[in-house]
Amino acid sequence: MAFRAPRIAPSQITPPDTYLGRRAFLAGALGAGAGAAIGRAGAAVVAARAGTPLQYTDDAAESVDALVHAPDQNEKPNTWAQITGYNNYYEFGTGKSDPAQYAGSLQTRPWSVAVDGEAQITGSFPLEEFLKPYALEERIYRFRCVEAWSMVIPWVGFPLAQMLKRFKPTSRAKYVAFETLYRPGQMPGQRERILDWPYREGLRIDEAMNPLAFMVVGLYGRVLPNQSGAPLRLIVPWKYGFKGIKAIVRIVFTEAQPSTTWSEAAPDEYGFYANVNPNVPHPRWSQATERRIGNPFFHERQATLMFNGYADEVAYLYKGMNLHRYF
Ligand SMILES: Nc1nc2c(c(=O)[nH]1)N[C@H]1C(S)=C(S)[C@@H](COP(=O)(O)O)O[C@H]1N2
Ligand SMILES: [Mo]
Repeated sequence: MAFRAPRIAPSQITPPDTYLGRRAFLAGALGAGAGAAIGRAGAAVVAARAGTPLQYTDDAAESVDALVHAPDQNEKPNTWAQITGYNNYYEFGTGKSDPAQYAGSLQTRPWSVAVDGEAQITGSFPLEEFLKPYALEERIYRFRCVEAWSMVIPWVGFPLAQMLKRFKPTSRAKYVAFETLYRPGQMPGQRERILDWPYREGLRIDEAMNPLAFMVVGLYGRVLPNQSGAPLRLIVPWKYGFKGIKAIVRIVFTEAQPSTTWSEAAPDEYGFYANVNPNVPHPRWSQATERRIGNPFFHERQATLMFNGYADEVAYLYKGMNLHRYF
């Protein structure tokens, strides 16, 4: 299916202060010539320090205009403090503020990503080399956790499809699987059997190739902080948040559907597909509505949208599928 990124300028869809702030930042960062540089040819070199400004070239900045896929104009992005202070990252504990408190202990350099399975190009790649071919873009996406809370988040990264194509998957590659780092010395949650570590996730290859699936290295124009999944995490905006695996160290192309952490931990509660669907309740709660983090009316809920509002872009992937069965 042909996908056309909506031609909406960020000025139309993000609040002017956010937009102007980012634009001013882009100009400033380019002038300063320091930090994490994105070359004109699209080479991304992402600095190790969380919070370091990322840079975009003029070209990349233009593609940001074309490719930002933002929510409704009434939906304001959540603040940095909200996005990095309320997290799910069980490697650092099960409390929402545990990741912000403890993830600083994780060392994200040196880092490498292993690619194997059904692909022509496989191997282990130092992160700098792994990221080099990609121009960074900003994508403002809705984020919906299966626990029925949500945010709006301005991620920085590059399309997953670009990354996958580089490794030339074979015709047997029907799925792609991802694995998080296993390092109990720096990830205290892994010293307890909360989950079957390392955290694993996966997508059908056609889902993975959809232009909305995004590899994330930054947030609000800055290097991703550890609690948000540094140095590299996945975001699949039409699926529940748990598909968005953090701190990725391994990517495997497979013929069979890969096993995924949450769907194995509780198969009745979490499926492989995990598409946001207000019509398919979780066994312990409804998915029809959600609570937006930061809403001053704490108990106020808003309607959850089919595929988290991205049905126009992704519904074709599930034509003819029983979404109650494949939840
Ligand atoms: N490795 C790893 N990835 C993970 C998780 C986790 O516990 N470990 N939690 C998932 C869940 S349940 C959600 S909702 C999102 C939360 O992302 P955020 O903290 O950036 O909002 O990360 C997902 N990715
Ligand atoms: Mo979640």
